[in-house]
Amino acid sequence: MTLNVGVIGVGMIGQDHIRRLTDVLSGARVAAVTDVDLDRARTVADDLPGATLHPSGQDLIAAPGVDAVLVTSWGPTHEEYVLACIAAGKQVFCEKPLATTREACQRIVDAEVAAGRRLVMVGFMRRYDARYRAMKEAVTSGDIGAPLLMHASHRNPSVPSFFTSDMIINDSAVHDIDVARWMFDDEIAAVTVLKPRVSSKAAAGFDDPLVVLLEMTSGVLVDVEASVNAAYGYDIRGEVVCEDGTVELSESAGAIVKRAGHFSGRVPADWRERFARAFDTEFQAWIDAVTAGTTTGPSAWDGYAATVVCDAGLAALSSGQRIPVVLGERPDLYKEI
Ligand code: NAD
Ligand code: ISE
Repeated sequence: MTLNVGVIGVGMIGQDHIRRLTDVLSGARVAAVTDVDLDRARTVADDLPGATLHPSGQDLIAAPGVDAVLVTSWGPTHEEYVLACIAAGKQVFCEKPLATTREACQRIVDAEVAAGRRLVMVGFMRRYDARYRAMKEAVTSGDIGAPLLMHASHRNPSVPSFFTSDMIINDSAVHDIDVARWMFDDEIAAVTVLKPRVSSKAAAGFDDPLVVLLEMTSGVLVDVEASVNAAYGYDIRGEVVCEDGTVELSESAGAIVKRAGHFSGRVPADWRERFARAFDTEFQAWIDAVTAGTTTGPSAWDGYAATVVCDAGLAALSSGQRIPVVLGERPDLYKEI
């Protein structure tokens, strides 16, 4: 059986996921597309045999030829489409963020709980990265003892001019927030944000880099150095320090060359290069689960929790204070992180 996927939002990542669904993965095809920029959607549809063009996301979701939906439009538009998918009983893969406010995420969680089954998967693709998975395996095996703290770096080479300091937290570090919850099977209890010396490459009034300190409820501390003007490449690092040893993300998936007393390897250009395989694995898992009549992966609760922690991070950034995170009761539908 082939899963007919409708895509809402055909910008940068939407087109990358369309390529993935069309040329790389098995069991799905892109059956429908739409975008608020209809000309862009038409151009994309023209390259997809048999794909229909829709005037709006709502029209696409209602289309009988669409079995499941991929939402890759701008963050503030996600809520409307995810809620419409839940109302239509269609499985939906929503790129991060699930929604941009706590209230919007709560409405999605409430709608899914009322539907009585999971219909939403959120695109936190790091959970599917082989290097992060190996790290989690080492932590959960117990072989290196109980975890105490985690160091993480999330360095972007550059960002578009519309990027702000807030986005270092809710657009970039949101991935590290999800990793922390998933790595330690735990919730985040409080957030503090520190501002190191500002990079001379940062635009005026822009705090970059930031250090985001996450306190897990277990007491584990996670420090995330996040920046968006690193220039030299896209550099994602991590180390978990445990009682009997440590585990680090391996530095490179490619070859390390040693020559003339030096060694070198490639630094990825961007998140597309660094996480290409993780995106493939994530989507194949979604296709397989949806085809089997269920869903998988990061849930609406995970999307809700990440947004609530980001909100605390923004409050910590503007106030300079330690901000507690109050999530509320996790519904039974979402038993595991
Ligand atoms: P983009 O600006 O390149 O593309 C977004 C597209 O959505 C545009 O074509 C825009 O016209 C369209 N759009 C906007 N409002 C719409 C609406 N109401 N209905 C239909 N289409 C609409 O942005 P992008 O970089 O592709 O990011 C899209 C989403 O993917 C964002 O939520 C972003 O955070 C997420 N993202 C995730 C990752 C990741 O690593 N998982 C990486 C990049 C982007
Ligand atoms: C982008 O939107 C992503 O989600 C990338 O994974 C992240 O590394 C980058 O900082 C974001 O801007």
